[in-house]
Amino acid sequence: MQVDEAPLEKAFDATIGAGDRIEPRDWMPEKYRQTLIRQVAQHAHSEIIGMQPEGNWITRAPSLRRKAVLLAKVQDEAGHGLYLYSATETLGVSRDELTRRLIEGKQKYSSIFNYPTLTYADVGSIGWLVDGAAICNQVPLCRTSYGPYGRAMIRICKEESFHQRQGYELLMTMMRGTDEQRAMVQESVNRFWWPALMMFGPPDGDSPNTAQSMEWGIKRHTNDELRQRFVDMSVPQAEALGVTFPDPELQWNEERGSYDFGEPDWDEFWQVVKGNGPCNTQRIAHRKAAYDDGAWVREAALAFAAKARADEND
Ligand code: BYC
Repeated sequence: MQVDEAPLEKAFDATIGAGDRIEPRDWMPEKYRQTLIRQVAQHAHSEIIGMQPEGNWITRAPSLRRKAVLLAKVQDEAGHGLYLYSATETLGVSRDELTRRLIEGKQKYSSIFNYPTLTYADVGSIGWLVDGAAICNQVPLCRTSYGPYGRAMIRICKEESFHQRQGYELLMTMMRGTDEQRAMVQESVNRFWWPALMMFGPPDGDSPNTAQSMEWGIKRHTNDELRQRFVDMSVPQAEALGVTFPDPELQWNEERGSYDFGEPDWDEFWQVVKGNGPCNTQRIAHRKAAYDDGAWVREAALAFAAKARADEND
């Protein structure tokens, strides 16, 4: 039977227009559903792949306290991934299918996690800059138009702000240490600054999805607006920490009431997005190995559930 979608579309537009939320039971245009699957799955994959660069340092944390903090943080990322996979499942696609799409390179994850973590200061830089950028991007997503995504973001943002502060505190402690430790922090910040700016996505003029996603209330700000907000927020924090950013064009613009800054290397960004960054191959190979190694657990859980059902029916 052919359903007349015109009244459904009208109701959808009215909900979006009123700033209300779309819920899984509601009719939605197929393109809205597909856009959300793309963005929320990419976000979930980022949380899961994002466990790898920091996980790299758990066995080499410099003290028991730092190890406990880092373990808790990496576990939080796993939790974020799971909330987000659950939100994506409400759009009609299973976590298993999404994981396959990631491993087969059909879905993306954030470019930032394709850079290596070379020193312990990188754990601090990730917390301060990467989680800081994530907060800037994600706080407005708490008001996104799709209910399950927005609700997941509220909880995630609370945890991200703890992550950001732990990174800043780690770097602050190192800055109070030896000259060698201070140099280690500066070197790490030099490597993470530009990739952190790239997390916000391409410039607005090269962002094919922004206009439609803003119209649907999925995104609330453009990539460039959020990037600017992040720069303005980070410069005073860098001054308090005693580090500089590797950008000679960075300076306060009195007229705009914001910092001017240089252009990230967009060729590098697109190379990383296309799979040619320093760690892309390693990250996906590691994820695939974990998925393959876990097959017996999934199979055992399914067999147990089937047996429990059969016993119930006896
Ligand atoms: N990396 O039209 P555009 C975390 C792709 S996890 C890779 O502007 P859109 C954390 C984009 O997908 C943080 N790809 O896209 C975890 C599109 O390609 P497709 C993750 C990128 O969606 C553990 C194409 O480029 N956060 O914080 O309107 C430890 C054109 O872009 C990137 C989220 O996922 C990138 N950086 O805007 C620590 C936030 N940028 O899909 C921390 C949710 C763009 O058309 N996502 N692309 O083939 C968003 O807010 C938006 O999806 C983006 C991109 C702003 C990222």
